[in-house]
Amino acid sequence: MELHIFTLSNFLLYFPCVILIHLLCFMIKKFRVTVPNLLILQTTMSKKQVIIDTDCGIDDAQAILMALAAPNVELLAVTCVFGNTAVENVCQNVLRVLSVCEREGIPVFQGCAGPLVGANNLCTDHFGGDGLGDVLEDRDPRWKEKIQKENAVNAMIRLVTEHQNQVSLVALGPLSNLALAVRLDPCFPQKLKELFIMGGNMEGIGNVTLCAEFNFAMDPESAYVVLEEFLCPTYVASWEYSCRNSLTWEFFEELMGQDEPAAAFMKKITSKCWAYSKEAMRNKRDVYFSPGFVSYDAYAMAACVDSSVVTETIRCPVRVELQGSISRGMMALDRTNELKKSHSVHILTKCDVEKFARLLLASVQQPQKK
Ligand SMILES: [Ca+2]
Repeated sequence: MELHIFTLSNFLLYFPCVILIHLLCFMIKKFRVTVPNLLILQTTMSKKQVIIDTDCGIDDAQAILMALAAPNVELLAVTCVFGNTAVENVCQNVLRVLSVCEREGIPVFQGCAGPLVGANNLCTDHFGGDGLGDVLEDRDPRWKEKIQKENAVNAMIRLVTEHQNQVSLVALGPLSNLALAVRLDPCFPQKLKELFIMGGNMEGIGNVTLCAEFNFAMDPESAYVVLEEFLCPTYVASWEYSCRNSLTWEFFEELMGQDEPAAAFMKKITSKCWAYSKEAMRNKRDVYFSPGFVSYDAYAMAACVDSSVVTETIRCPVRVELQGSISRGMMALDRTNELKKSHSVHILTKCDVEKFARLLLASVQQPQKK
């Protein structure tokens, strides 16, 4: 009887292994699958599929570099939106970032050129007229040929439909493309795995208007639509989250001093930009927050690349103010459930800055691998 149990348990233990070995041998014979190919297949399967929606300014460039450097990320596409600069410049900026890292194969799509409602009040003093510090001279006259023909919003819907519940969307600019996506396909949000947003504020202190943060102020209606209708898990890296988890200017020097093309690129585009001048920042952001180097969009990207970077969140419903004469575009946190909303978002509050700094360092140490 004991012998019988021993045999049965052994059988149950080894039978799946035997089947697996036979399956492996069959694949190697039939499809000429090699061990390196199998390893690539396994790595690809376990990677996080990401779409970046961006208004590519300097901090967006840093965030895109972070995604490109992350071994666990497969970047499906970059979709462009107006914001830091005109959408045509955004497209060219994204192409440049991809080219620095020798990743030109990643498709880039052009999206919204302005907000859903009202005039396009481009605010170009932050990162210069071209969004990348106005220091790059060698413009590519054939950039349009390198942009996909499909519109960014359609591409976003198609890719998310093809990879249902697998795509992490990281939104780094005004949310116009996302708002249009949910209008064209009401099921779009539920097909997403998760959404990371850099934007909004939680203390009513604005950085472009009295009460509103830049990305939300540029298209308040879109920010409203996204925060009301995207019911997927949503993580908001607000302006305050970025500023309260700033890094030192000594670290900024270390980052720019790395001996790799991506670091040289970042050093060049930050060289004449007031937003990366510690003296200039003392009169702006540092009035409210401690002095330091802040790469806004990289905080949202870091949360997507490695969730353990975020060490504290507030979970609550939020709403974007549309009517207020001085608070239009402001994000309000509903801590007492006044709005009776069923959906809450994760407002990021604390960050493991050492881990975040390591991700930034890795992002400028490119290209080292494909
Ligand atoms: Ca941005």
